[in-house]
Amino acid sequence: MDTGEFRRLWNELAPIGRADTGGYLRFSWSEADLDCRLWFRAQAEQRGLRFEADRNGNLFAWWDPVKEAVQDPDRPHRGGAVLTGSHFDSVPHGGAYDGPLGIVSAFLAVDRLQSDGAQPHRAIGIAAFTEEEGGRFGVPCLGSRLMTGVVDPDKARALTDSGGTTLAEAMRAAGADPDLLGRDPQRLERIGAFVELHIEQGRALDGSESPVAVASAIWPHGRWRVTFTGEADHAGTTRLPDRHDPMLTFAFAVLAARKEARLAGGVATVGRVEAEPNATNAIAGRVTAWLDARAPDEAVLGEILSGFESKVKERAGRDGTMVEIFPESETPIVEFDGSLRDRIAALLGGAPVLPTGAGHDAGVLSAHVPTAMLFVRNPTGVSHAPGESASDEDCAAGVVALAAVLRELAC
Ligand code: HGY
Ligand code: MN
Ligand code: MN
Repeated sequence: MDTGEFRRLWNELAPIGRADTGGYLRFSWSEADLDCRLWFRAQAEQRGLRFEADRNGNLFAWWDPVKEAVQDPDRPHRGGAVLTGSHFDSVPHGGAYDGPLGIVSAFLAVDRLQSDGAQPHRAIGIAAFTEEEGGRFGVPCLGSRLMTGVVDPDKARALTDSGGTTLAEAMRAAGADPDLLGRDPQRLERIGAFVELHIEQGRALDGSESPVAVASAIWPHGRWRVTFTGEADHAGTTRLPDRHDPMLTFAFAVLAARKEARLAGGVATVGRVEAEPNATNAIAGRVTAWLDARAPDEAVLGEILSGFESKVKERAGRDGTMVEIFPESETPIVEFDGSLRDRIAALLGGAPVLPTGAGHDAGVLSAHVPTAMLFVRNPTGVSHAPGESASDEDCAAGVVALAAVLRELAC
């Protein structure tokens, strides 16, 4: 495939939501997100694909078969569509590729099949799932979790962003109806398989002969909001022994998370913190931090969390502060469909098979439909930061691989 073809479509989308840092601000239901949605609709229409916005803020572009395939007798409840796609939203100042690469590649893969005169006998759909990163409302994969009924719609409507705007308010301001949020079994039943192409988030493919890998599993992971409550006071006049400084307990907690993860064999990160009153010359009254922890299996993840909790609570006792831990999202281990994975890896000439520590809508959907992922080489390994990258050659190879998979499954 001509890399120019990839670059042309990529360059259309790339300016939307790009910040001065070179990273992206594409929070769900923001102006930038709405521009991405308009772009998606225009791409669908240009290709004669049927555009559809579901009740949960997810978008679809459907290439319907001229003649429906005979239903699979083993799975008569399935409409059998082959869905691909990913998400537009980014973490604050995240990279360009995480999410959008899967959507741009999907449109280009359809172009390839259409120009080859392919005739799908199962519908091919392109999806753009909403709020995959949880960058605005805190719950990752919100669109796919709502669709599959993992998240309660009342709880979702009440989620707030950092400015206090609820999801319901943000949706209404963007012209969407939050009252319709919730499980969507009819739409889900039409999907026979989901294949998400994604930028690699690591360096396993650097130096490999293959620019594309197939996913095996997603590590179990979760996010916890941790509040450290003490007593706000004067930074100059309060004697050290009289202080109840939650910043000390917080600082200990950051190090404890790292240590527990290292000892158990997982990862743990505190990447976000808010202090109140956040004044240079006042001892903080409260610190809120968010813990992200992931591990190869659930026992290890549990070990990290229980170690973290007991060490931090013990420290809080010594600091005269109080710690509370609230789960915000928890995702069990995902093992992708073995036969789909093996079929795709063989189709791609023995592509490497890799696990990932990153969460994806594909992980959420995998509890309902056979699901697979393709990873496109990222030589820096960087993700969720502006340094995330892939060469145009590798992105074009990703499109060719995705087109081959769609042809194999749907044509
Ligand atoms: O945070 C994650 O793992 C994903 O990129 N949403
Ligand atoms: Mn991400
Ligand atoms: Mn992603």
